[in-house]
Amino acid sequence: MEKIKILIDTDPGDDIDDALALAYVLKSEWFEVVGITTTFKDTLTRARIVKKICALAGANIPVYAGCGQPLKKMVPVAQEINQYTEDLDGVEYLPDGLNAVDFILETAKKYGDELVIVGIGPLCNLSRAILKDPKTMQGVKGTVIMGGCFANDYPEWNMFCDPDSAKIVFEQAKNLVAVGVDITSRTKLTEAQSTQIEKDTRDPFYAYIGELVKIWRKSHNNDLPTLHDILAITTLVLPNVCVMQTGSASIDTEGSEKRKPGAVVFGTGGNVTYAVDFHKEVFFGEFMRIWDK
Ligand SMILES: [Ca+2]
Repeated sequence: MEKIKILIDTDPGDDIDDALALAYVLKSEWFEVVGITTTFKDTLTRARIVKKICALAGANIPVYAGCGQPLKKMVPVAQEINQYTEDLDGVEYLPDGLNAVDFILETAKKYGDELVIVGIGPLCNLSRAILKDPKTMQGVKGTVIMGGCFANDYPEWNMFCDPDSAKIVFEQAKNLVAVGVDITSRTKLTEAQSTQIEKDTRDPFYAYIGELVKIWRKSHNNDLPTLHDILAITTLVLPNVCVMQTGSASIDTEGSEKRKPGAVVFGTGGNVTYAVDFHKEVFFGEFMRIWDK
């Protein structure tokens, strides 16, 4: 099978699922990762984490730091990078550039309808790429995001952090598939699964991923990782992992008495294919395969 070309826009360093998502795509045989961009707040440290993961995987993938700011206004979110380690300051982990938006557009032009854009953070870069050159962004094969909540008005994190960008992506991204937190919140690892990842030191790559999980758990009251971003990505290779519906939906940018900014509003935007359920065994079988090898 021909590999799926993907560009990943990600926000590692806060929640742990981005690092696990990168580990999954780099070790899975399904994907050719043609670029990685970082989004929201400290995008440079995020890019250094990505560079280290790629270096340890032996993967020569261009990594660009992107926009730290939402499209219009910063929302008051306190979350800081918890997966920083001092070695990240080394020159070997400098990103290839700082202009993620231009890199996304160059990559979209280069690969056209062979490329899938994967957004697993706030959509600060993807919205700006669409605004700068909508025609190029319409030329890609499709767009998959982890984001939104389709079961109720909950303002999911990636949408809440930059609702104006989310609205643009919902209304203008090519062939948008969204897997929302109402489904992804059901993908928490078991203690045994997390321990397996934490204790895997077969090489420096797996050891680093395990270290990141341990650092994250320590800073989160020993919580277990939830694989939000990975569920969105597996929809590209496992057509039946999620039960999907298609409808017209966008994102509320202003909020109201009834709901906060970042909530999904139906009947107001472009066509979105979104998850309404998922097959737990199929999903975990696919994800843990990387660590069971
Ligand atoms: Ca993320």
